[in-house]
Amino acid sequence: MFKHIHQPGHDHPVPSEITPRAVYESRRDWLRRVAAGAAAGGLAAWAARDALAQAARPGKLAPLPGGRSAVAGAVTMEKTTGYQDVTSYNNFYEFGTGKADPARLAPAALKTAPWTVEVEGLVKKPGKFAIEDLLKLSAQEERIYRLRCVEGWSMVIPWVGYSLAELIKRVEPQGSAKYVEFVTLADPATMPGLRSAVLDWPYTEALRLDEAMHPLTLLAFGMYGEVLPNQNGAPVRLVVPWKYGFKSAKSIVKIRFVDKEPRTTWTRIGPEEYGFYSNVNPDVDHPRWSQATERRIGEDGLFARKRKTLMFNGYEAQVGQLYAGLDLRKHF
Ligand SMILES: Nc1nc2c(c(=O)[nH]1)N[C@H]1C(S)=C(S)[C@@H](COP(=O)(O)O)O[C@H]1N2
Ligand SMILES: [Mo]
Repeated sequence: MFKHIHQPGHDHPVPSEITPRAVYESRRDWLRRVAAGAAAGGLAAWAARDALAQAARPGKLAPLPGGRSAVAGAVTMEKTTGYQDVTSYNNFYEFGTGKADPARLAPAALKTAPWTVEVEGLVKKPGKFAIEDLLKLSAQEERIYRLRCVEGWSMVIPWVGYSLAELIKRVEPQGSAKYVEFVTLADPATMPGLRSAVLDWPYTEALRLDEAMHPLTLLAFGMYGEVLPNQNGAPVRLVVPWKYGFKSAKSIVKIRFVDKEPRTTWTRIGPEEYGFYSNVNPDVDHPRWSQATERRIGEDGLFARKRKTLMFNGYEAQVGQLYAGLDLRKHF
């Protein structure tokens, strides 16, 4: 149980360990790659990382392998969080506000087929994409990103997807398009959380167009080499690794290009607590708690240290220039 999250009465499953067989196979795979001549410094590191991702493949859902990403900063070498943790400790308020609710309810309830994503607004080529076509629009890549929740915990997840920029280029934004809004599924028949007024539905998020075009902004279809589990936002979600987790909208049904900064679910709920940008920033506290440190999920044992939260969640070299000249205390 994660005592630091202040979730009384919530029993968290014990993190699963990598199976010995998977370890054995990934090690064999790694040795094969090294033997095949990948031993030169960087390549060996890549091979080892690939082997780690292999070992983490859980064998629960349809495989969705991703190729090696060439995007700068797309692969952290930190240890990935266990699949069991990533899929059982979730925020997906459409299925309830408890961390265990989405894993308990979403797998059976959320219907991910058929699924369409509609692209509309200020684009030259609006249209509806069947999820099967969206999946094939660009090559799937594996990205190992940290994701940090505004509540103060983080995970390291091998996502599978491609840069949202690939889709944006296809639909050709008009010159007037300045922001991209993401609308997610709100189906009262399958999402019990919608009965609660804790948020106003549908859950929406938005990015500035240049943030949405940044190569690190991932349109994700999978994790751990398989399609996304429902509780993690199947069949398609966003992952914006330098922003608080809530910007990474799950189960997207609509992408809309607009000219003005949209209000989002969280800026509507509490504009003094949740800013439009929501870049991870250890120097700007949430009004009710510090953002200076975080707990890595799966590391909450007796001797686990609190980690220092990094500016832009550690992605400053890649994204810092997007905010040059912006007062990050004002535009939090
Ligand atoms: N549609 C929708 N997307 C959402 C949320 C949500 O409640 N509904 N929660 C957000 C929050 S607060 C976080 S931290 C991440 C959690 O993603 P994960 O459960 O895959 O770790 O999803 C984000 N996307
Ligand atoms: Mo979050």
